[in-house]
Amino acid sequence: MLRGSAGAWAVLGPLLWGCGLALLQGGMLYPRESRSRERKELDGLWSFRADFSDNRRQGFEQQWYRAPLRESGPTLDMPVPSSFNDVGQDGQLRSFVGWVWYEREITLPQRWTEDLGTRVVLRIGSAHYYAIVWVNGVHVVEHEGGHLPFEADISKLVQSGPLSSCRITIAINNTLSPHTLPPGTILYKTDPSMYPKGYFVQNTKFDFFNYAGLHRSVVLYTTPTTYIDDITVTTDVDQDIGLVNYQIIIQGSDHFQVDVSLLDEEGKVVAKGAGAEGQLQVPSAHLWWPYLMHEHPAYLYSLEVKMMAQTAVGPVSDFYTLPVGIRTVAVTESQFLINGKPFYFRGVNKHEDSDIRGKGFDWPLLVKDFNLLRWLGANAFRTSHYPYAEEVLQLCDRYGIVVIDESPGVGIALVESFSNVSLQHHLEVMEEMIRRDKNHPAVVMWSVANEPASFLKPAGYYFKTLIAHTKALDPSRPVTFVTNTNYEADLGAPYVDVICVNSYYSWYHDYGHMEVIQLQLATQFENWYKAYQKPMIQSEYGADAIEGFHEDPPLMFSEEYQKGLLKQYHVVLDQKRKEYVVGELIWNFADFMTNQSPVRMIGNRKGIFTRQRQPKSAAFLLRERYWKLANETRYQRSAVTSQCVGSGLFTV
Ligand code: BDP
Repeated sequence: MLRGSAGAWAVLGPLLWGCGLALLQGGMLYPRESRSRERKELDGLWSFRADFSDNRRQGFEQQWYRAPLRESGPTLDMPVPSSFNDVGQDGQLRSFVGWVWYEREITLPQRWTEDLGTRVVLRIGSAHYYAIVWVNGVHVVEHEGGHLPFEADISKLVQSGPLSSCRITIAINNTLSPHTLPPGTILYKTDPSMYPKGYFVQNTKFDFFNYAGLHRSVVLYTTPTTYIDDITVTTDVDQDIGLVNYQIIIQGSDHFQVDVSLLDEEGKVVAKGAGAEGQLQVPSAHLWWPYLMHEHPAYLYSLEVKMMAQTAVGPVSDFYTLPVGIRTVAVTESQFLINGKPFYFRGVNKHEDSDIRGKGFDWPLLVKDFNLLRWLGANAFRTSHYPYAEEVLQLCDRYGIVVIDESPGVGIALVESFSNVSLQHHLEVMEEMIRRDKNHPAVVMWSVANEPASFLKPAGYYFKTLIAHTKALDPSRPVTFVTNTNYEADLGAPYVDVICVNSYYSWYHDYGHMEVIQLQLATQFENWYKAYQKPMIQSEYGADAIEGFHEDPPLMFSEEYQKGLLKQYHVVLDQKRKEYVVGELIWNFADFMTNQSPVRMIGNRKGIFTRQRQPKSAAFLLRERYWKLANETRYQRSAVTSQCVGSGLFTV
């Protein structure tokens, strides 16, 4: 029996979110150290317990947050950041649905607890999916959504008396409902001859494992009590003058002074401004260019913001430095322009996914992935199918890897998931996402969803509203969603700036018949373009290949078939990119974990790299193609770089 979401929540615990839409209060600046700010990372081992009780509510009934977790029962050591699913040997924990409890006791620097001019903030980078947080047993914040940060000012709690340690408890529920993003359903199986009493499973309509836990760092950071709360930067170019528009929000006092300086990569001040809002002009500006589009791509200036205020406790200063890339983005009927030049997305779709860690953030993995992207000659990726860690976007800014930043709107398939409740939540998620990612020059487009059932009647209003809201929040970037609906039936497509289409010719139908790909793909492009006259991206295409499986002539699942299929796509892409196709993103960069199913052999194997990041044959094919494309469109070709292609090295 399929129960509605209310039933599922009642069983799985008190979930308390409201659904009124209000513009988000406050900024979500990345916690950076500065002369006025300190940062303490809480990475490492946390105490952990999954609540296996029938109703999953024992933790609330017994108030596990009131005392150290070890006092209410046995605990496990759990690494943070990491998903909890794959670090243990317990199959039940791997597929657990419901509340899990994390706890960490930390010692705070004396100044943080004694200096009342210090504001202490607890920031959680990602807790999938719904989180409730207590500090020393006191409820401080709740958050819905597994891919975006949230924080709580805990100064009062840690400064209320003699205290040297503080206990942070985080309860996290990975249950998905038709109104969560991504959506899911709880299916109760009630046939007593087949299932034990109370048996349920969680169903989803997306193709990746619903890893859960504390996926990114939990940090404590400080600011003065009057502080820089948010900075918004947009850029423009007038002839050779770079224009940097900035808006700064200060909290804590109405009487403050703000000074800003823009520094170049040598540390030289190139522009100065005063006041919380203004425009800086940079003559002969170095523009932020994508990788391989310029001999000096990804040029980053530093915007140093200094705030001074008079407060009851005396003068206070706060400092924050934001990397700034000066670039423009625009879309015509057939082109995607960066700095006025046609840009072609040569790239991949990724997942946050790896062995053992699941979706847990990991620096070595991240650096490896960026080295592979640059080895490939890729210049772009989509954050399929949710916002990635902020550190990922920081590296994109630094290396010139262009990003289509996607919301967790994946698997929106039920009519219920187009309801007003779902829509309101989706609007809020876009607010959180734009608030976090708006200042990254690498982010050039927002994707509000992947493969929704956009042929359903309510989809028209849903996407019209969602895209209009996204554009209102950020008028500086184009907006899209990624579709696999037929061009005639798609009710959301009229509202996007770029048509992004996924197709799996000769994979999910016409199995084994690669000879039909060219015709089907050409028809796809032509139909869409005729209907909309908007630039198009092949936002997914690919085939599963098990590394080491070889078949010639090619058979499905062999490395030869994957390569052969891609080659067929490339023939048509090469024709259409001369007209209106502005990009191609392979599915997928690397193999990744999915739910178990007879069509998934330990996960999805459409990676051109294995899950361990070793290349399959298709990676070499793509590498050759991407470097060739890069050379064709190279802003300024240099002998050194073409030599590098051959030698396996790369510049930057
Ligand atoms: C697409 C989805 C992607 C899947 C892929 C596949 O967007 O999430 O993993 O298909 O089936 O439809 O491999």
